[in-house]
Amino acid sequence: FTGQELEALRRSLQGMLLEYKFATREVETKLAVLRDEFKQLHDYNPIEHISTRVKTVDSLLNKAERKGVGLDLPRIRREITDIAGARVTCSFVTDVYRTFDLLAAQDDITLLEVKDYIAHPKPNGYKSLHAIITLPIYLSSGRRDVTLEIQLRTIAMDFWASLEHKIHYKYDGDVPSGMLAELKDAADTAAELDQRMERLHRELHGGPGILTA
Ligand code: 0O2
Repeated sequence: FTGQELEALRRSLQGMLLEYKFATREVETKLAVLRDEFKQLHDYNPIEHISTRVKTVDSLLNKAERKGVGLDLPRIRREITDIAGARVTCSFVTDVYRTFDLLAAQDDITLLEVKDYIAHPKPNGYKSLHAIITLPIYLSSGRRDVTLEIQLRTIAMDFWASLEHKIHYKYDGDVPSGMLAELKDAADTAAELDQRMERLHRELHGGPGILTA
């Protein structure tokens, strides 16, 4: 690549990433609407926290290289599904599934893939519900369907995942086995806490249907 070609590629990527940014705004609004409506109806907040991020040009280029996708933008769009991401932290496991169901049921959302690491945790103990979706954004040139990765988890799962992520990076993926065992044990403790908290919450509210409209 010449310097000029690289500059042109960066500019196209930046334009593309802006579309992903717009898509994160859309999904953030959808989630905030669900959260605020439930708060109004049930005086209870099923979603504790919503965050979104879009990969930077550099991290996208790194991932494209790692995945052997090359610099073909349509291929990058098709094959890298976590360019834009939203993370939803819920109070209880029930809320995770219910929030996901409500989002997935929306007309303009297409569900491409679901990975349920809550029902099937990763061997290290990682738990979360991952969904790859597309949703439309509307530009001056018309509609564009943008792919996003949504991660939904409980506060306890999130607490675990953020520490595990830091440890993973600190050791560059080569985490000492004693620490891996402790992490797995901590994941089990977090899962047990989720169960206990949900049970207590149900007792308080007198039934399972926290999110039942
Ligand atoms: P980051 O820094 O959070 O963006 P992929 O690697 O995305 O092509 P994969 O591994 O099949 O394909 O995707 P998966 O399993 O859906 O996981 C994608 C994301 O989930 C990761 O993104 C993490 O954010 C999170 N995740 C998955 N496994 C773990 C785990 O064991 N621990 C923690 N803390 N997070 C996990 P990135 O890009 O790997 O990382």
